[in-house]
Amino acid sequence: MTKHYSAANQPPEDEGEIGVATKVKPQTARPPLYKVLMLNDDYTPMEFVVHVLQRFFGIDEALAAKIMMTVHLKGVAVVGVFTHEIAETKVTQVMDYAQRHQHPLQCTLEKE
Ligand code: TYC
Repeated sequence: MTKHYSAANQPPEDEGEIGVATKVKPQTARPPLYKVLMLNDDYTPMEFVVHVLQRFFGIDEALAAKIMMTVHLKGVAVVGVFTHEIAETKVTQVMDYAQRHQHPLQCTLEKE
């Protein structure tokens, strides 16, 4: 006779039944994450970069100034980590804003 089990009537954990041992992995799916990178250039004013970091990434002025200086000195810095859609949106917002102000500031995303 076949045994039927409902949600309320679970099979016993181990009662000597024959079969392949399996373990159900609790699936807590995390989305892939993307770093948003700010790139250095020779022309964008430092104050503009600090303003962009505050405006689009919600970073306070002191930290924004530190990140800007890291980009200025090292060439690139991570400004945040987001899902793909949010990272793409941030990049687009920054690039549009820089272009509207005629600055060559570049921002990109990279899979973590
Ligand atoms: N290097 C620029 C300057 O000297 C400042 C700058 C910093 C530009 C960070 C872009 O992402 C950047 N005016």
